[in-house]
Formats: sequence, C-alpha cells, structure tokens
Amino acid sequence: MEQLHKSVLNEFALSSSAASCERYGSGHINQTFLVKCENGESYILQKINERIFTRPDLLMNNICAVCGHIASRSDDPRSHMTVVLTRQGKPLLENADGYWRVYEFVKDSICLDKAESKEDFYQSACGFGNFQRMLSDFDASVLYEPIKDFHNTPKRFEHFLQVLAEDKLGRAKKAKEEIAFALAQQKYASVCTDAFNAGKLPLRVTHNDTKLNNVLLDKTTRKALCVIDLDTVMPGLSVNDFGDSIRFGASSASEDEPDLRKVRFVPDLYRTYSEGFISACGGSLTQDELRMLPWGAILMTLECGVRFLTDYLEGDVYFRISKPDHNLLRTRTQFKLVRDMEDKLDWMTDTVVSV
Ligand code: ADP
Ligand code: GN1
Ligand code: MG
Repeated sequence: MEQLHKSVLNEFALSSSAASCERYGSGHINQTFLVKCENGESYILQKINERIFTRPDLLMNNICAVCGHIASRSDDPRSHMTVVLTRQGKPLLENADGYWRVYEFVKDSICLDKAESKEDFYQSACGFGNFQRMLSDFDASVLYEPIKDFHNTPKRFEHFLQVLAEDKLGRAKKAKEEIAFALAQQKYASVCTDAFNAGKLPLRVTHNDTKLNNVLLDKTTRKALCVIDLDTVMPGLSVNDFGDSIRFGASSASEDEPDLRKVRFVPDLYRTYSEGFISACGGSLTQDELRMLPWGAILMTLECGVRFLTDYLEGDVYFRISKPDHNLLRTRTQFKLVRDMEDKLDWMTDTVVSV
C-alpha cells in the first residue's frame, strides 16, 4: 500500500488497520480505492476531485444530510451509504494532497457497468425511484449547489459554442460531423428548462448522475440496495434523473463503444426502466412530469454528448480519458442514441403515460 494512502487511512476511524488499498471502480471524476482491513471489513476511500468540486466541506454536508435522511426512513443499513468520520469526528480529511473521504463498503453489494439482465436494469430503476421518493420530503433549501447549472442544457450549449469559437487545440476539424449535429439539435435544448420556467415541472431533490454504476444491488438477490455517488445531489428535475439512466442503460453498448453499428437505443430496456422508476416513485410524479420523461432522456443524452464534445475540444480537461479521442468516441455514441430516440419520441411518450 502506498505510504500516502496508509497515512490518510490512519486518520479515519476504521474498525481495524488497513491491509490493502487498490484503485477501484470506473467513475470518471473522483479517485476511488477499495480498502480491505485486517478484520475483513471493507471501505471505500475517495480523493475528491477539487477542480470540479470546489467546496468539498459543503459537499460533505450535503452527503451527510441526505444519507441521514434516508437512514431515518429505513431500518436497513444497506439502504444508504455510511460516511466514516475522521478520528477528529469530521466527514472529510484535508492534507497536502487534497481532500479525502471514506465510506463503509456496502456489504454484499455489486455495482454494474452494464446490466446483465433486464431485471438488473429494472432494479436500478427501483433504486433511483426509491431515492426520489425517500427525498420527496427533504428540505431542499439546506442543500448547497455543488455545480451550478449542472443540467442546464442551454447553458451547456453556450459553453460549447464558446469553446468551439476558440478551438484552441485545432480539434474542431476532426469533429465536423459531431459539431454539425450538435448545432442542429440546439433548437430543442431548452424544452425541459422552459417547462420548468413555465411552472410545469416542479423542483425536486434529485441525484443528477443516475448511471447504472451509481446504484448498488444485493449480490445474491440482485435487488436494489442503495444509490451512491451523491456528489451531485441538489435541487433539480425528476425527468433528468430518469433521462440520465436511460442515456446510459437503455443503450445496446457502452458509452465509449467505438463501433457505432453496435450502438442503439433499446426500447424494451426503456420500457423496463420506466416501469421500475415510475412505480418506485410511488405516485409522486405529476402528469406533466410523466409526459416529459422522454424529453429528459433525449436532453440528458444530447447534453452529455455536448459535454463530451466540449471536453474533447478543450483538451480533455474534465472527464478522465484512457485513450486518445476517448471523448470524441463518447460523443458519437451519445449522438447516435439521440437520433434513435428522436425517431421514437411518440412511442416513448405513449409508454410512460400507460405504465
Ligand atoms: P465517481 O464519482 O468517480 O463515479 P463513485 O462515488 O461512483 O465515483 O464511486 C466509484 C465506484 O466505487 C462505484 O461505481 C462503485 O463501484 C464503488 N463504490 C462507491 N461507493 C461505494 C460503497 N459505499 N460501497 C460499495 N461500493 C462503492
Ligand atoms: C460523470 O462521476 P461519474 O463517472 O458517475 C459525470 C456525469 C456524466 C458521466 C458520464 C460530476 O459521472 O455528469 O453524465 O460522467 N459526473 C460529473 O459518464 O460531472
Ligand atoms: Mg459514479
């Protein structure tokens, strides 16, 4: 184990000494490590990406409040993450290398990058729907907004246009088709924000990063346990939480599949997720929210594609990459899915209103 990790872990009130600490998971933002202790307990150690999350202290206040709220609604210790405090009783450690936090590893859980069956995807929908329902009476005014305008799609487009105008690395010529596609879709970027501004969509406490690998399932029963990666919990739109799950999970391929012939929107998975999410929300969604769910899916996918494309043009400064042009490959899969969903919009709407 690296000396750095050893000394960081020494500062946290673990149940016994750490025996190993290995890089873990496939998140694009934080650095995550799996820690195994001598007594057999496991923990998750994370170094917070402070370029993105500039106030880790306020972020941890959010996370502690949300986990505490869910804990008060359920007797199951695996229904929420548990923050491990430092020996000084704080949820965060600051040292010369940055900010660190530790969670208990949710026992007997699995985390999937790709659903192995339709039922896995259904369960992830139940996980995120339960999360929405359990936080429906949470006082959103206590939450700090970790990333301003996180899912403000029109603002994401504005930033894209600025970066494109600069084209400081001269990469735009390699992404001509993707740029043209983004520009052509800009006309509907404000569909959800307009509905919110018109009072048609309520502001709720939402997760905002509802990828399949941000929900844990029981390793034996494969039922949903809890939602993780709470860095982006803030007031937002339920249609975006639904939409981001569809973006990631109702696709036939992974987010960075280089062969676009393998990438398509899978209607059957969309229907499956809709059933799980809407039923787990427990009747809390309004008719307008239900009707707008497909727009959440299209706009979260378009927005994510635009974010990947912007990052490609800016020089891969935001999303972690593991090969050249990685963000361009990611852009292409997202735009392929947007095209597929546009063709299916009427069917997608009929499906969610009839669930
Ligand atoms: P990122 O923001 O980089 O995506 P996450 O918080 O999602 O980081 O963590 C990365 C991975 O670590 C998750 O996808 C999951 O596999 C694992 N993980 C995180 N927290 C826990 C936990 N409390 N219990 C078990 N696994 C966890
Ligand atoms: C990032 O942290 P992670 O890997 O779960 C990003 C999401 C994107 C996603 C694309 C804070 O999620 O918004 O949709 O990558 N998180 C942040 O895979 O920007
Ligand atoms: Mg994650």
